[in-house]
Amino acid sequence: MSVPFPNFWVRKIRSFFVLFDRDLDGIVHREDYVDKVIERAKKYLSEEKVKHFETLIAKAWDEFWGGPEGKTALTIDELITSVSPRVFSDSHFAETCKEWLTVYFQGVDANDDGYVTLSEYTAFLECFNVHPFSVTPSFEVLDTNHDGLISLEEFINTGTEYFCVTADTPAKLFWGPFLA
Ligand SMILES: [Ca+2]
Ligand SMILES: [Ca+2]
Repeated sequence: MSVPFPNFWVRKIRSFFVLFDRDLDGIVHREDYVDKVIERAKKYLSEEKVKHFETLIAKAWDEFWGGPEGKTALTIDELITSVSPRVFSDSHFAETCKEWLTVYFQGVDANDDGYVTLSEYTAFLECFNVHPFSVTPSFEVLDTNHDGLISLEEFINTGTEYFCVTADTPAKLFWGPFLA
Protein backbone atom coordinates (compact mmCIF):
# COMPACT_ATOMS: atom_id res chain seq x y z
CA MET A 1 0.00 0.00 0.00
CA SER A 2 1.46 3.32 -1.04
CA VAL A 3 -0.47 5.55 1.32
CA PRO A 4 -0.51 4.47 4.95
CA PHE A 5 -3.99 4.46 6.40
CA PRO A 6 -4.73 5.70 9.93
CA ASN A 7 -3.60 2.99 12.36
CA PHE A 8 -6.70 2.75 14.41
CA TRP A 9 -8.97 2.60 11.38
CA VAL A 10 -6.87 -0.30 10.07
CA ARG A 11 -7.31 -2.05 13.42
CA LYS A 12 -11.07 -1.65 13.17
CA ILE A 13 -11.16 -3.18 9.69
CA ARG A 14 -8.87 -5.94 10.97
CA SER A 15 -11.20 -6.60 13.91
CA PHE A 16 -14.14 -6.80 11.51
CA PHE A 17 -12.16 -9.22 9.33
CA VAL A 18 -11.26 -11.42 12.32
CA LEU A 19 -14.97 -11.76 13.13
CA PHE A 20 -15.38 -13.77 9.92
CA ASP A 21 -12.03 -15.55 9.63
CA ARG A 22 -13.00 -18.34 12.01
CA ASP A 23 -10.60 -20.93 10.66
CA LEU A 24 -7.74 -18.46 11.20
CA ASP A 25 -6.21 -18.91 7.75
CA GLY A 26 -6.03 -15.16 7.08
CA ILE A 27 -8.65 -15.34 4.33
CA VAL A 28 -12.34 -14.52 4.49
CA HIS A 29 -14.37 -16.45 1.94
CA ARG A 30 -17.78 -15.39 0.72
CA GLU A 31 -19.21 -18.40 2.54
CA ASP A 32 -17.64 -17.26 5.86
CA TYR A 33 -19.33 -13.92 5.43
CA VAL A 34 -22.68 -15.03 4.04
CA ASP A 35 -23.45 -18.74 4.53
CA LYS A 36 -22.00 -19.22 8.01
CA VAL A 37 -23.66 -16.09 9.38
CA ILE A 38 -27.00 -17.10 7.85
CA GLU A 39 -26.65 -20.60 9.25
CA ARG A 40 -26.39 -19.09 12.73
CA ALA A 41 -29.09 -16.50 12.04
CA LYS A 42 -31.54 -19.35 11.44
CA LYS A 43 -31.15 -20.31 15.10
CA TYR A 44 -31.83 -16.85 16.47
CA LEU A 45 -34.00 -14.94 14.01
CA SER A 46 -37.42 -15.60 12.49
CA GLU A 47 -37.64 -17.04 8.99
CA GLU A 48 -38.74 -13.68 7.60
CA LYS A 49 -35.82 -11.85 9.26
CA VAL A 50 -33.37 -14.47 8.02
CA LYS A 51 -34.48 -13.93 4.41
CA HIS A 52 -34.16 -10.19 4.78
CA PHE A 53 -30.74 -10.57 6.37
CA GLU A 54 -29.50 -13.02 3.75
CA THR A 55 -30.28 -10.65 0.87
CA LEU A 56 -28.60 -7.80 2.71
CA ILE A 57 -25.46 -9.65 3.66
CA ALA A 58 -25.01 -11.14 0.18
CA LYS A 59 -25.33 -7.61 -1.27
CA ALA A 60 -22.83 -6.31 1.27
CA TRP A 61 -20.33 -8.94 0.18
CA ASP A 62 -20.77 -8.07 -3.49
CA GLU A 63 -20.49 -4.35 -2.89
CA PHE A 64 -17.74 -4.07 -0.27
CA TRP A 65 -15.78 -7.32 -0.47
CA GLY A 66 -16.28 -8.91 -3.90
CA GLY A 67 -16.15 -5.62 -5.76
CA PRO A 68 -16.33 -5.27 -9.54
CA GLU A 69 -14.10 -8.35 -9.98
CA GLY A 70 -16.58 -10.48 -8.04
CA LYS A 71 -13.94 -11.87 -5.69
CA THR A 72 -15.01 -14.77 -3.49
CA ALA A 73 -12.11 -14.64 -1.00
CA LEU A 74 -10.06 -11.78 0.46
CA THR A 75 -7.03 -11.25 2.66
CA ILE A 76 -6.98 -8.33 5.09
CA ASP A 77 -4.81 -6.26 2.70
CA GLU A 78 -7.28 -6.89 -0.11
CA LEU A 79 -10.18 -5.85 2.11
CA ILE A 80 -8.41 -2.62 3.08
CA THR A 81 -7.63 -1.92 -0.58
CA SER A 82 -11.27 -2.48 -1.46
CA VAL A 83 -12.85 -0.52 1.40
CA SER A 84 -10.43 2.41 1.85
CA PRO A 85 -11.35 4.36 -1.30
CA ARG A 86 -14.99 4.18 -0.20
CA VAL A 87 -14.18 5.54 3.23
CA PHE A 88 -11.57 8.14 2.33
CA SER A 89 -12.48 9.30 -1.18
CA ASP A 90 -16.23 8.81 -1.48
CA SER A 91 -17.96 11.82 0.06
CA HIS A 92 -21.25 9.88 0.13
CA PHE A 93 -19.89 6.96 2.10
CA ALA A 94 -21.42 8.05 5.43
CA GLU A 95 -24.76 8.31 3.63
CA THR A 96 -24.27 4.81 2.17
CA CYS A 97 -23.48 3.49 5.67
CA LYS A 98 -26.63 5.09 6.98
CA GLU A 99 -28.75 3.36 4.35
CA TRP A 100 -27.16 -0.03 5.05
CA LEU A 101 -27.50 0.34 8.78
CA THR A 102 -31.16 1.31 8.48
CA VAL A 103 -31.85 -1.97 6.70
CA TYR A 104 -29.68 -3.86 9.21
CA PHE A 105 -31.62 -2.31 12.05
CA GLN A 106 -34.86 -3.75 10.67
CA GLY A 107 -33.23 -7.17 10.82
CA VAL A 108 -31.97 -6.70 14.38
CA ASP A 109 -35.27 -5.33 15.68
CA ALA A 110 -36.86 -8.77 15.85
CA ASN A 111 -40.34 -7.65 16.99
CA ASP A 112 -40.42 -4.53 14.77
CA ASP A 113 -41.21 -2.11 17.57
CA GLY A 114 -38.59 0.39 16.44
CA TYR A 115 -36.13 -0.36 19.26
CA VAL A 116 -33.46 -2.96 19.82
CA THR A 117 -33.36 -4.55 23.27
CA LEU A 118 -30.38 -6.25 24.84
CA SER A 119 -31.81 -9.63 23.93
CA GLU A 120 -32.42 -8.61 20.29
CA TYR A 121 -28.88 -7.27 20.04
CA THR A 122 -27.54 -10.43 21.68
CA ALA A 123 -29.33 -12.56 19.05
CA PHE A 124 -27.91 -10.38 16.28
CA LEU A 125 -24.33 -10.65 17.55
CA GLU A 126 -24.78 -14.40 18.06
CA CYS A 127 -25.12 -14.61 14.28
CA PHE A 128 -21.50 -13.40 14.20
CA ASN A 129 -20.48 -15.91 16.87
CA VAL A 130 -20.21 -13.29 19.62
CA HIS A 131 -20.70 -14.82 23.05
CA PRO A 132 -23.76 -13.49 24.95
CA PHE A 133 -21.51 -12.54 27.91
CA SER A 134 -19.66 -10.14 25.62
CA VAL A 135 -22.67 -8.20 24.40
CA THR A 136 -23.50 -5.87 27.31
CA PRO A 137 -20.45 -3.57 26.96
CA SER A 138 -21.32 -3.09 23.27
CA PHE A 139 -24.98 -2.52 24.03
CA GLU A 140 -24.06 0.18 26.54
CA VAL A 141 -21.92 1.95 23.95
CA LEU A 142 -24.75 2.02 21.43
CA ASP A 143 -27.34 3.13 23.98
CA THR A 144 -26.02 6.67 24.22
CA ASN A 145 -29.08 8.10 26.02
CA HIS A 146 -29.04 5.21 28.54
CA ASP A 147 -32.72 4.35 28.26
CA GLY A 148 -32.00 0.63 27.98
CA LEU A 149 -32.94 0.50 24.28
CA ILE A 150 -31.10 1.09 21.03
CA SER A 151 -32.94 3.46 18.72
CA LEU A 152 -32.42 3.57 14.96
CA GLU A 153 -30.46 6.80 15.35
CA GLU A 154 -28.18 5.32 18.02
CA PHE A 155 -27.59 2.24 15.86
CA ILE A 156 -26.78 4.31 12.77
CA ASN A 157 -24.50 6.73 14.62
CA THR A 158 -22.37 4.03 16.22
CA GLY A 159 -22.28 1.82 13.12
CA THR A 160 -21.25 4.70 10.86
CA GLU A 161 -18.61 5.75 13.37
CA TYR A 162 -17.18 2.21 13.31
CA PHE A 163 -16.34 2.41 9.62
CA CYS A 164 -15.87 6.15 9.07
CA VAL A 165 -14.12 7.56 12.15
CA THR A 166 -10.40 6.89 12.32
CA ALA A 167 -9.91 7.64 16.04
CA ASP A 168 -10.19 5.16 18.90
CA THR A 169 -13.73 5.72 20.18
CA PRO A 170 -16.17 3.40 22.04
CA ALA A 171 -17.87 2.73 18.69
CA LYS A 172 -15.14 0.15 18.13
CA LEU A 173 -17.39 -2.21 20.14
CA PHE A 174 -20.20 -2.10 17.55
CA TRP A 175 -19.58 -5.71 16.42
CA GLY A 176 -18.90 -7.03 19.93
CA PRO A 177 -15.50 -7.20 21.65
CA PHE A 178 -12.70 -5.53 19.73
CA LEU A 179 -10.55 -8.28 18.26
CA ALA A 180 -7.54 -6.50 16.82
CA1 LIG B 1 -37.48 -4.51 19.22
CA1 LIG C 1 -31.17 4.41 23.76
